[in-house]
Amino acid sequence: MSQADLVRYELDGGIAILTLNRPEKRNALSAPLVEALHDAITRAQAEARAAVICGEGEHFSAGLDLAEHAKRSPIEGVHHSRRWHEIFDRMEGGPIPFFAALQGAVVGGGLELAASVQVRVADETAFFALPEGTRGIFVGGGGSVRVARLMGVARMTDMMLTGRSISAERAEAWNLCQYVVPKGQARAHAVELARKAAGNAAMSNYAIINALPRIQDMARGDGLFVESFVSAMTAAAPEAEERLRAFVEKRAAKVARPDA
Ligand code: 1HE
Repeated sequence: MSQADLVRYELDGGIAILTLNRPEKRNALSAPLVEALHDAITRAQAEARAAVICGEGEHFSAGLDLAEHAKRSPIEGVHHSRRWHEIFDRMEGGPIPFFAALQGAVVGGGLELAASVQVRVADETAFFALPEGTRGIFVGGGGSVRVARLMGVARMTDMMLTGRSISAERAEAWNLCQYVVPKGQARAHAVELARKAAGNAAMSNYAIINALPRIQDMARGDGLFVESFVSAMTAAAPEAEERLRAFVEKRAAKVARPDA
């Protein structure tokens, strides 16, 4: 299998769908697969308005390729981890929103990858774990920052020390995913959500993806100050003017009530 085949790429009506395609190894994230993911992310960011990452087979991803990692020296391990950071950072802070569709194992580096996208949709077969402690290693794909922020340090410490797996339902309660859907429906639901996001003004999406996380890193007063500027800049885009006028002239949809 060539490197490009390790991540299947489709473009469907402006939505890029990136499928981790190594099901025989449970989509373990080998170096060639991560490079293929990088290329697919770059392509999606150039031509799509939103993207979905999913995994072929019964599992989203079994995380780091342990067979490959066993052969790395410490300095090779540092470079390897920094390369994951670079690629995941580029996706997290890029021009378009990414959605993840999760089923089966969302484990170790698979959870770190999922934590780098904006919205996670799990089906009820999904289970989440951080077995790094049992493997004698540590998170290296950004988990100590991203996963800890999503669910909190105490829960992450517990998962890493005990190697426990948690269900999709608990993962939603713990903020590791935002949606839980019936078995087999994660991808379709993630695509549907991506389509909604793709319909937003590009400038709004850019601000949501890039300003919101940065503001969380700022002191309160700095965050509020920056918010005012991002807000004014976003509203100054011609697309915003037209959208505001459309609502006033009753051409735009009203906000819907929540589903029952
Ligand atoms: C792998 C990997 C892998 C499977 N690296 N080859 N991740 C883990 O500790 C998870 C390890 N994997 C598992 O616990 C299980 O494979 C699963 C629960 C995910 C799936 O179980 P199952 O029964 O469906 O599959 P399997 O029979 O265990 O695996 C099928 C094949 O995939 C088998 O290879 P084969 O040649 O014997 O067929 C497995 O060896 C292979 N495989 N997972 C390499 N991870 C940047 S730091 C991040 C740190 C981490 O990610 S730590 C977490 C590592």
